[in-house]
Amino acid sequence: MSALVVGGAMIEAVRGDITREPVDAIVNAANSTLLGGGGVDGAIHRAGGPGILSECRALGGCEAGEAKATSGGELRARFVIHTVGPIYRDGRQGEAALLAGCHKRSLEVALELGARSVAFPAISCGVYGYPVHEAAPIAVRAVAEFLRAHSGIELVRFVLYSPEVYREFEHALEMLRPSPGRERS
Ligand code: AR6
Repeated sequence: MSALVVGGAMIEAVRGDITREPVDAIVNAANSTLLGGGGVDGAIHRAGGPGILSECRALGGCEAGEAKATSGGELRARFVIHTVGPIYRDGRQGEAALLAGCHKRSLEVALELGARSVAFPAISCGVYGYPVHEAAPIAVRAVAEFLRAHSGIELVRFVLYSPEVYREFEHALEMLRPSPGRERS
């Protein structure tokens, strides 16, 4: 586990299965239909039961960079915040801004719901093909920026399935840590 305090809140990176997280809200890496899919999306719908899909049907889809919430169904989390990451092409099609936007919008929705602890997977780093060494610093920085600007969220936990992805997020968190001689970007 790797952790950093930012703006009075904690950002953590852990290895694990996000469907088991006992946080207030987990974020789903969905697609624009919000009607389910593979990867972490499939795992969340399987673990949370059919009620989540029924709620998603009423949401009318979601654009990349946006986020919409449902209940957590049978999950331990009270809410699922469904966001849609960018499909990675060559990194010059606005992917970074969309990925940062997913994190920011998800946290805005979390605040509206009164959620104080939020777990994120590595959005876009699976089927959507975002190279994780590029995505991890974008994700971590977007969260840190949000936490510096807003109060109300106490914990943001990145829950990473594979050791390689975990290592990239751990490194990205390490790069955010203020240290003598290192400029904060
Ligand atoms: N807990 C945490 N992380 C997980 C879990 C889990 N249970 N299962 C997979 N991951 P992906 P994307 C990791 O493909 O790239 C879906 O079909 C996985 O190892 O789930 O945003 C949607 O419907 C990877 O590191 O999401 C969309 O069509 C990360 O979660 C599309 O995939 C994200 O991989 C979205 O693609």
